[in-house]
Amino acid sequence: MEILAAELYAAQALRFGEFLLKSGLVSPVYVDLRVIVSHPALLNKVADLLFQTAKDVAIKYNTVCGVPYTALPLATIICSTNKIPMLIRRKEAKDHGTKRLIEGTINSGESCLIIEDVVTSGSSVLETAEVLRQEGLKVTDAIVLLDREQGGKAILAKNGIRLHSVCTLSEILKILEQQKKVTSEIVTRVEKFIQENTIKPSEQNSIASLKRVCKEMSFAARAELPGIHPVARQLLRLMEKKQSNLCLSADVTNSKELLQLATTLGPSICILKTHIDILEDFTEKVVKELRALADHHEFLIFEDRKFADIGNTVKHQYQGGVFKIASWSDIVNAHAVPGPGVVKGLKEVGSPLQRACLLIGEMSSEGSLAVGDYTKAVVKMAEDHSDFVFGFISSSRIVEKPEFLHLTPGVQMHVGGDNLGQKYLSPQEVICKRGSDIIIVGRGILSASNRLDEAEAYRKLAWESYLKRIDVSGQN
Ligand code: S5P
Repeated sequence: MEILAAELYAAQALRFGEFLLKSGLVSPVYVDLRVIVSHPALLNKVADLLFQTAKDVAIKYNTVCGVPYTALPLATIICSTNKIPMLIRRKEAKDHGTKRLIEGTINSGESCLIIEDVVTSGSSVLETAEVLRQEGLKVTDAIVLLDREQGGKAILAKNGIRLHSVCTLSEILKILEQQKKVTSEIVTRVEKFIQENTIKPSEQNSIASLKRVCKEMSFAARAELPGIHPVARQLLRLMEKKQSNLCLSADVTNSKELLQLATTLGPSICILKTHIDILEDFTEKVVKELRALADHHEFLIFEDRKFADIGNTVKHQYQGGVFKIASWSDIVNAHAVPGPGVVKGLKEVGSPLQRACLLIGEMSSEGSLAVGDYTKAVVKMAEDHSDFVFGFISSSRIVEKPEFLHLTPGVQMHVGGDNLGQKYLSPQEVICKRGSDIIIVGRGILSASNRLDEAEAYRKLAWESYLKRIDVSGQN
């Protein structure tokens, strides 16, 4: 074990210092076992240790499957050396419906041993196990080189998988301390980090939530991130102050009703979303009054215009015409389909007025084409224009960057849909499991007999879900 620890350290598979994680947290340790493919002797040794561990605990299995990607070469060496049939799990198949999820000969009822390089929450092992189980294979055991001891073992046990590790992070740390490769101060810091970022098995553990194993930043902390867009900062601050991550979709056709909604529900919401072109009696006075109510009750206005034309056209649509959207709406949104020109056009009008934009990364409607590579391209466009774009309309978190906000429409307490393709998810699913920040609710509130009571019920549910999510290391 001493030799293994020293070799992993020398190969830089374990590094100590300050590493910025996607969640925005700073970790004192970075484990990256991918690098061992460049060290063939070490790669062979690790494969052998994994195989011996399975032998020591006398596991019976017919096939071996490595969790993609790092464990693939390890599984290959084990299977090739010991003449065991192997299975390969595909990672990309989901986007291309027809492709097989598992390559190799599957004999339903046989047992498959999972191989993994490092386990944190257990989400990757679990994902692979689920796919194998769907094919009729039995999965009862997994062998891992390094257990980071952040709750993965207990979570896998709860899902019927025994996790056997060659070594744990604390064992390796002790050895490296003895070898004087790390100081006792680093050891203490890593131990504290692990303790604070351990996930407990609970009813809430979906694979998506397990992937976010580190404590997440609160809205208040995100508001203070250097370089965050000023509109995002203002929004995050007022969300924290009002304890609201509820956006009302005020889809009414009469201005009196719109202003009534803003007056009554204003204190409960962080954003009021309009479709200004559905008002039958639009006047500039209406948006002036709406603006005053927004300032008074501290919510932002979001005109859901979904711009989708060339830069020059959207510029006029945003600034002028009947509605003069830029003059009263804090936030607008756009489809990425025309390419970056749409954002550039909007930015020319919006930036001088301190406005901001959301891009539509995914849609809630049945058969939406905004999926897969399209969604990835939307994220890239947002990252390239983060001086104007501060987040997304999406059904789940599409990028792990705390400076971007995710707003999710298609939310109701009673899941289901309408007869025109709308699909509904619950506030808990959207905030807790899918990692979105703000729920957008229209008819869920508008069709209630008491709209204020209903809005308050949605606000509380969404806020409690957010608190549960950021307390991921807690006892929920
Ligand atoms: O994908 C989307 C994007 C948006 S902005 N799906 C949506 O439903 N929306 C909008 O959210 C839609 O235009 C409507 O204003 C609101 C949902 O309304 P509800 O009554 O179904 O909650």
